Amino acid sequence: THSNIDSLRQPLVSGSINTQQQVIPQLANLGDTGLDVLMEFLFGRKKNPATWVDGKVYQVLYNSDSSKAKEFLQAYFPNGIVPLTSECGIDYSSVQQLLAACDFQAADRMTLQKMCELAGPGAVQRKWLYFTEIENFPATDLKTINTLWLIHSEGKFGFTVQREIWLSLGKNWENLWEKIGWKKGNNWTRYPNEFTWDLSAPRGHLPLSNQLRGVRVIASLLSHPAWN
Ligand code: UYC
Repeated sequence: THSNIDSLRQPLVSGSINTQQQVIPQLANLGDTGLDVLMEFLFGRKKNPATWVDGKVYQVLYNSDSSKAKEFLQAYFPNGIVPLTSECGIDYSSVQQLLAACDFQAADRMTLQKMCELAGPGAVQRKWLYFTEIENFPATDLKTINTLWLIHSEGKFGFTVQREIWLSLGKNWENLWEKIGWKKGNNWTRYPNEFTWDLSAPRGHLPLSNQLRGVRVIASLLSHPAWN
């Protein structure tokens, strides 16, 4: 086991992102000694902005049965690895916890709820957003939400991923829906069961934005000055 651990520690610390991605579950499968290496790794990166590799390590520790790992996270990362900054006093820890648990479906609902809180009491009651409300969202809060999704999805999910694809398609919505798995031919993907609630989804699949009331909400999200 010792040589096994040593042969995984080095690629975790200095391997390419692909290598790191492969080594993280292997270490987790080694039990306590492997988890120790993951804790040491995450602790060593505490001062740097979180990457999705950190997010992966955090998720493995968060979802392990190890009480030592849980105590470690509680002691050093009580609010996760993404600063939950808000200009409006919104608490994003519920989104953080659901993403840490890889419950992408509940995280998606919670994201909508938090954006309604951000928009104000009218939107909280209504349970959906006007595009005019999104235009007034502070960049800080949108970036917090986006970074949470990015970091806990191997860089696959988030508004900036959707925006990048949308721009690459010349802002063509129909092509975007197809590309991110929201539409197949003439058929909308049906909420919730036809959506893919794990990392096997296409890039940009989540978070969702209900198109029932038109495209202007997502248009407003993807063209927000936060991403300039
Ligand atoms: N739904 O089809 N959606 C709901 C999506 C549409 C519809 C929620 C996304 C097309 C109805 C979320 C797509 C459509 C409800 C999403 C999608 C439609 C509902 C829960 C692909 C019919 C019940 C949050 C673009 C042709 C609620 C919420 C209601 C819910 C997401 C129907 C997250 C990405 C045009 C009837 N759909 N939605 O917003 O409001 O309620 O009646 O986009």
